[in-house]
Amino acid sequence: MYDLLLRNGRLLYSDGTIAGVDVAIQQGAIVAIAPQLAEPAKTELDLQKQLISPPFVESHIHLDSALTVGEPRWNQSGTLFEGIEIWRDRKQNLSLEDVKSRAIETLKQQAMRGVLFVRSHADVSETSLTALQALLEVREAVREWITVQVVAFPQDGIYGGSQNDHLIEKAMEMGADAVGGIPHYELTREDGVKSVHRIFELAQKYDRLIDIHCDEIDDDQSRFLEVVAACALHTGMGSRVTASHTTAFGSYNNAYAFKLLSFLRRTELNFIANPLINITLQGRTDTYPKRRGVTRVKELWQQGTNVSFGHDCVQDPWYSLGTGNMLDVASMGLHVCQMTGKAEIDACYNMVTWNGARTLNVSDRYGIEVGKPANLIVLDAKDRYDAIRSRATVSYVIAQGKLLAQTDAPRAIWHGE
Ligand code: 17E
Ligand code: FE2
Repeated sequence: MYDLLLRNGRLLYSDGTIAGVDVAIQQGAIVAIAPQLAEPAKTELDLQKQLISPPFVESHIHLDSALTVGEPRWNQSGTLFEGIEIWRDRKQNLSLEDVKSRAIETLKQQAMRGVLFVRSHADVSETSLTALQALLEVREAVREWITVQVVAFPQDGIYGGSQNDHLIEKAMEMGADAVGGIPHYELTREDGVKSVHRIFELAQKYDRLIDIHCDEIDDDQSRFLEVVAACALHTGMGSRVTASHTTAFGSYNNAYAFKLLSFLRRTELNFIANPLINITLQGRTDTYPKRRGVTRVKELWQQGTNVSFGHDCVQDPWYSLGTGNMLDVASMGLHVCQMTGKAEIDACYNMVTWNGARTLNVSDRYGIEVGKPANLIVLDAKDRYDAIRSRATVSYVIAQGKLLAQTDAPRAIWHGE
């Protein structure tokens, strides 16, 4: 007797093929996948030929600042830098309870929309490390239904304050999963380079992943990605390292960009683009023509480099909108990056699923295969393209073998001719 049997689904594979199947779940794991399973189950769901997909992966979000929009004021210029200043004021009065309740509310919003793996940054440039402590507690509190990774992120720069270097190391000791950085916001180019070296040193000392906010600026002279690539090559850590944002890549001259792309092919670096937010944050100092401010997603993808898409923010000083819906992220990504070919649209779906899992280094636990933990979603869609186009309803969310959430598709009634 299975615990849960999903009947009559259409299982999506990462190459886009789809197979009609039943999926059986027992003790939190997938135990059988076949066109028709005979054994009974305690609970059965008839999927009516809806699409079964691995869950969405939110590879880049700031849960510590989520749901604080307008506190203490709205970002009027719309820039990254005004956002950092507003957050600097807001973070003066963080409490564990404040951060935890907003983070958990956001995670619930995400999970109801099919997200079951999340990498969140936690600002570690306030001396109490409240944001980090809170997100580490949240990571444990939710682990039965969602996997959260926490990045120690020095928002004000590792060398932007006298305590920050000490604080980021303390964050490693407290148990952060990854070490972060913000080299383009360090006071000088030299400090930026030094910060990247320091990040690799910490990651090696504590055996952690790396995820760096890198070159999130329209300055075509912001060139810390090359430093990250060099460190990845020298240490052999590439697949454990992520370069987030890298929006300056969109502003580099092509001679430099093509050289850099070829260097990147020699690493296994992961990239994260956050198209919803960077299309609004970047280009603010341009008049017209106005740059798009998103990294070269299409070219990275074409050369086989792993790219995922993140939401980055849900209602915070940098981005007042956001719902946690990764199909919104994929849709914005394909528009901004002009990935409108059929294979390109499909690739954008993988950027919020399989590619994100690779970025998070959780591929061994991710995917719908016998023996793996039963994390999956059911979409009211025909295929990847249809899911993005229609922002498909996530009908069911199964987390570690249990039905975590379900949503009914809206029904419109036509009263005209
Ligand atoms: N902090 C930062 O440096 N960049 C961002 N995009 C956000 C926070 C959301
Ligand atoms: Fe970010």
